Amino acid sequence: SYKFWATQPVPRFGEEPSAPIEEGPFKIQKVEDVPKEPSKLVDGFEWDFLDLTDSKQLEEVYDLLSGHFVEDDEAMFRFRYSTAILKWAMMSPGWKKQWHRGVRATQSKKLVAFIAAIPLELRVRKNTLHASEVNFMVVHKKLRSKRLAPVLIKEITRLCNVDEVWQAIYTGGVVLPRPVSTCRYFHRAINWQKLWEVGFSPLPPNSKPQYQVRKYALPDQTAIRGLREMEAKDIEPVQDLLMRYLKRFDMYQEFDREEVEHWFLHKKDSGDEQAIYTYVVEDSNKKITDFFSFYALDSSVINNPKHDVIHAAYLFYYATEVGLTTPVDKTALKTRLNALVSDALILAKRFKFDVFNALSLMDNALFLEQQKFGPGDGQLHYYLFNYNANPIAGGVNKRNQL
Ligand code: YNC
Ligand code: MG
Repeated sequence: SYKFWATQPVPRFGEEPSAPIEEGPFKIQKVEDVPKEPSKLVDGFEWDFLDLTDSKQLEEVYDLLSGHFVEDDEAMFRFRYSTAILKWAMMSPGWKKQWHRGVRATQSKKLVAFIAAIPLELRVRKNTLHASEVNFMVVHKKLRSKRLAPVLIKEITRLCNVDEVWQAIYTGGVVLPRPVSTCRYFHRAINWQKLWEVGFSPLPPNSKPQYQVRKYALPDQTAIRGLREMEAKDIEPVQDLLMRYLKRFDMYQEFDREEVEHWFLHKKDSGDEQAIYTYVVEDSNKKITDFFSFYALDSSVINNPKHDVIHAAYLFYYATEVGLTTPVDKTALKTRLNALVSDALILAKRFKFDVFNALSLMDNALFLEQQKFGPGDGQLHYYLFNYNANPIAGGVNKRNQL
């Protein structure tokens, strides 16, 4: 019955409008009316800000998430964000310690709950929202079902509002009132044998392990001429290409130069393990005509004698000049995206990823089947906070990504 969500500025189930609405905020507030202090926690717990530049505090967030963050329905796998990817995901341009909110046990000071937000400019059709993206909400398993999640959500809302941010985007596997869009996860086996051994990939009836291994075999060398790792000199060309490509979709992030640098350029001298992999295609005139990117996100295998981690690559953003002709030449775009994603798979294999994941969004429908991705059980719902928007086409026709 969504007792908490019914009190929040989000659309309700059963109130879907029959005709398109004028998009805009549900409510407009003044910063003077935002509480200056957090709500009081129950006895024995206290609020804290987490400083992720401090490796000890970063490690605390890592430990809480590794033990208690998102699992699949059968509790076989749990996301294991590395400290490198946590920094990447939570310390993007404009990040602030005030938006990395934790709850500690007063006596032991143990971190037992956390929620984070980062700022972004979010385009939704004709409007740009000065918004936040909320992620990494987690409550220790021993403190579940005690209504702590609504307390975390109200606190991160207050902290955004204090900084005059009134809209947010968030995603989740759970159904809440009411998704603006819904995607499905697709998976492309790279190390089929291992995925089978951990119970991720089934052996289809009438098949044999060696047939499956052969089906997913990949060449060692990439095929696109001019493909190379992204470098600092590519930041502006990638930004230009990406923003022209994203304009075709109903919802997307407006990346400025610093954001492109942060989200796409791997810093080799950072000492961190690699979180983001970005490749560009440079033509004979030194023009960047295409790029693709994927990020590294492991999952713990919860109860398996042989394996304890799956190395997954997640397709991130991509763009190609081939998609930018008017009208779009769908056949040419399909051919090009298949070539790009095929090379992404080859690189992912080289870096020892076990599986390559993608969502049913952007132009992914044009390559998922041909590149041997299969649909997963998982859905990903996209939500907007305090913004009433018309639905964005779901399934493989969905036109956005975040
Ligand atoms: C969820 N994922 O419906 P009702 S995704 C939002 N997102 O409220 P309790 C959720 N709400 O139905 P628990 C939610 N999951 O009564 C549950 N809820 O209205 C709602 N899991 O609270 C739920 N991380 O404390 C119900 O539940 C109420 O102890 C129940 O805690 C929930 O990060 C949770 O999946 C998820 O750690 C913290 O189960 C816990 O179970 C847990 O009794 C494993 O809560 C990890 C996990 C979620 C990953 C994510 C995005 C979060 C978005 C939050 C909403 C942000 C709104 C925008 C705020 C900024 C606004 C501005 C400006
Ligand atoms: Mg709780």
